Amino acid sequence: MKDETDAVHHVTCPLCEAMCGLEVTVEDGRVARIRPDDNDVWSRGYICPKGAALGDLHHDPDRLRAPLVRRDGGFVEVGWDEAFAEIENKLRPVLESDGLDAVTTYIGNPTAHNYSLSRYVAAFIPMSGIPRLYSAGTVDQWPKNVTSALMYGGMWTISTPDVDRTDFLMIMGANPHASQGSLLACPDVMGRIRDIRERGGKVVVIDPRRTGTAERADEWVPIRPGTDAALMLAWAHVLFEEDLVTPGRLADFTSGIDRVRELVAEFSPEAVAACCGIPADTIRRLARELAAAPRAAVYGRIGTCTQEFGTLASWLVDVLNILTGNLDREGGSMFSNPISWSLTTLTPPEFADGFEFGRFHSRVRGAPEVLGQFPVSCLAEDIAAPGDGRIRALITIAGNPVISAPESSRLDEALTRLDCMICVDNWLNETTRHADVILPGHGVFEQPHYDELIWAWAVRNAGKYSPPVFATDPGRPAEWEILLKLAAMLQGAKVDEIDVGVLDDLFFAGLVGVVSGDERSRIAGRDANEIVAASDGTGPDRLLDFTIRTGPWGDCYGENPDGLTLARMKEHRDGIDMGPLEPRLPDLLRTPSGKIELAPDYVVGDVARLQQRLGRKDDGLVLVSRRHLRSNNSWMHNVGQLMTGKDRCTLLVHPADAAPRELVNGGRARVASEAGSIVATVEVSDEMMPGVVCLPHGWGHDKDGAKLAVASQHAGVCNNVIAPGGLVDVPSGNAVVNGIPVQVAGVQS
Ligand SMILES: Nc1nc2c(c(=O)[nH]1)N[C@H]1C(S)=C(S)[C@@H](COP(=O)(O)OP(=O)(O)OC[C@H]3O[C@@H](n4cnc5c(=O)[nH]c(N)nc54)[C@H](O)[C@@H]3O)O[C@H]1N2
Ligand SMILES: Nc1nc2c(c(=O)[nH]1)N[C@H]1C(S)=C(S)[C@@H](COP(=O)(O)OP(=O)(O)OC[C@H]3O[C@@H](n4cnc5c(=O)[nH]c(N)nc54)[C@H](O)[C@@H]3O)O[C@H]1N2
Ligand code: SF4
Ligand SMILES: [Mo]
Repeated sequence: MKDETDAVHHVTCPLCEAMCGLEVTVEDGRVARIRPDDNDVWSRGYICPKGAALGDLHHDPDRLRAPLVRRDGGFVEVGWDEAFAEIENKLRPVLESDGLDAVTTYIGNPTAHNYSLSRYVAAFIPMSGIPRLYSAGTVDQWPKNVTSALMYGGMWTISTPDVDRTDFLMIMGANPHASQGSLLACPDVMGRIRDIRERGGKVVVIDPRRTGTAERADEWVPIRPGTDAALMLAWAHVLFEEDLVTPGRLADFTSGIDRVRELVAEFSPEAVAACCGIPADTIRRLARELAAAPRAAVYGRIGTCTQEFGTLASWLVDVLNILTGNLDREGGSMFSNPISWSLTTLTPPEFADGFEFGRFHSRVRGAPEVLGQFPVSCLAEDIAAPGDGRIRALITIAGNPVISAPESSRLDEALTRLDCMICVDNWLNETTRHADVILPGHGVFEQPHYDELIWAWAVRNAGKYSPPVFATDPGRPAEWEILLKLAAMLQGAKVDEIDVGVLDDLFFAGLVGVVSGDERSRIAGRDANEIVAASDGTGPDRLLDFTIRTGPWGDCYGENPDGLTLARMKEHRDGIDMGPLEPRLPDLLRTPSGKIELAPDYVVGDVARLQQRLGRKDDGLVLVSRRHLRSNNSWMHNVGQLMTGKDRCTLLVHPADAAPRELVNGGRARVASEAGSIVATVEVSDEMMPGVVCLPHGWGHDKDGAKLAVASQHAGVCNNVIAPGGLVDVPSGNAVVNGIPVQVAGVQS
């Protein structure tokens, strides 16, 4: 049957940072096929299997289209009014007896890729008044946020390698072959990596596993997990020792270079070689190559963050880029200047005079807050341990912490003790099965799209707006409306008295006030009321219009009449590309000194912990994680198209580690840590370095009560069951899910 949506639609894939342009053909009201959009100015015809499978995701019969409410031990579908009434019933007793201190939220990864959520968590958090929160950020990039905050004055002031112009790319703890780039928005990043080599440049991968990226690089250097900081200190040592420190123009606005020189003195290549498992002469040679390359970039990602010395490693990536003069220069590591700036990058008012950590502590283990968050592993104990201040109500927003957080079984159990759990989520999965109410948002093709944050580290200054492919039932609220309503309910408003439109106007006016009050913004000193009056629409569209208009190419509300607005953006179906990255320093710096702080005390203070690590004898096995091109964290395993082929959830073991344990391909092994044990299928492979075993993350779909017909057929095991919650990178509180000490033994089947 012909449907009014039958057409060829051009939209951006919202799944990952590659932001590929898709050509979606709809026939008879269904997605008939998805092809790469060759005309997309950004992705120019690139796509991966996940983008091609979005039709299946959209039509997944398990995807929720109406709220679910827990009744008699199961879930029933209800209307929206009934769902919110139920939330009120559940929330009120908690708020009345314990107030907001007993309420928290967990914010998951898809928030960053979703049109409504990415803009409206910025409203939800302050408007709800929730005092503390947890997020996937503390199993991810928190160390980078900490070092960027301290070095540049902005927790999202994160540079990205200028892959199109570099001559030397040092990839540490990242596998773009699977992930497609992270804190590195770049479609077909592996093609760009190939191009570096084709133009005579060099690509080196530092990773305990010979990944798909390492296979395609000039050199793979295996490293003992958690020791990147030692390696990088040794590189810096060589740079100073051999007079290769050349910060160039950066020296004019960088303080702390001498402090770094003192710090690295004792970290010679010889001093760290054994700890890293890398010969001293290799370390020395790589430092010289880095210094000699005309244009080079050191790039670190998950493997350098979710490890024992995540903050030091994240910091040193930038230190090396600065010492070699490669930060903020073409072909080095650069800061994007996106068409639409991101609300997420606004510094919260509490940090206006600089960043301070440990302002309050978690209830049970006394963990200090860092950038307003506790380690995600605190959530389980903060719910479960009896006593004052217990968390009794949890709101998850696009998160699946029962799979993704360390010591996940403990969290799984703790969630059963909540008095109220509300999940803003599109599936009934391992986490949401504990909910009292599940509120689904619109699907990927049922809402407009424009990446809010991701363009902030894109390899070009660009942007693209995607209209929705399918209309939704007007009775279904968008997620931004859901969040505003929940925020008001947490503030004690009665659900039938909440006017989401009024709240949205309030949030928008507040934002305009903040931006016009910032002396560095393009509307500094302008009349906020006039700007509000000149802004059309509501919701995320209005916010997007504002961030485009006040962005570098915006019309700035009349000041630059030919400039961009959302309406003009929409005229460019294939997106707008403003060209390659350009230097942005020192203007971008927001540190109190106005300089790059190369050696912040807070970070430098952790070097002593690393010094102790150098002397530690470690001969046991450690576990690391991996990703796969056809998975997306925990939530794409229900897409049948992506689940073909051999079992992906295997324990990779080097032959030298397999032999003494009598482990064989396809056999079973028990992997145990101080947190627990799991049994996994063995895959013997020399792609691992000896001493390191590897499991993918995002699996373990065998929980009762979830509704994931396909994923449950490919359950796999959850590696976070054995990730000890107490293992954190101390300065950031980020989880250590790479480099977990484990014992592995064969299991007779
Ligand atoms: N051991 C180990 N653990 C890890 C990692 C690792 O490498 N190893 N990686 C960590 C990293 S980097 C991350 S980011 C986290 C991810 O941690 P999480 O964000 O907690 O987990 P996801 O698997 O991304 O789950 C996403 C959830 O969002 C829902 N969802 C999907 N799309 C939408 C939408 O449009 N709207 C709404 N409302 N919900 C939606 C899905 O149903 C699912 O419940 O995991 C971390 N955990
Ligand atoms: N297909 C797909 N794409 C994704 C995702 C997905 O699940 N699937 N997840 C998305 C998310 S949320 C994120 S955060 C990004 C992550 O993107 P990436 O950072 O590229 O993530 P991974 O592919 O997990 O690669 C991390 C690498 O670090 C290595 N490693 C582990 N420990 C260490 C160590 O101590 N030192 C060093 N040097 N290396 C180490 C691992 O062996 C692994 O190869 O990917 C995003 N893109
Ligand atoms: S690489 Fe794949 S998942 Fe990522 S945006 Fe492109 S099509 Fe989507
Ligand atoms: Mo992530």
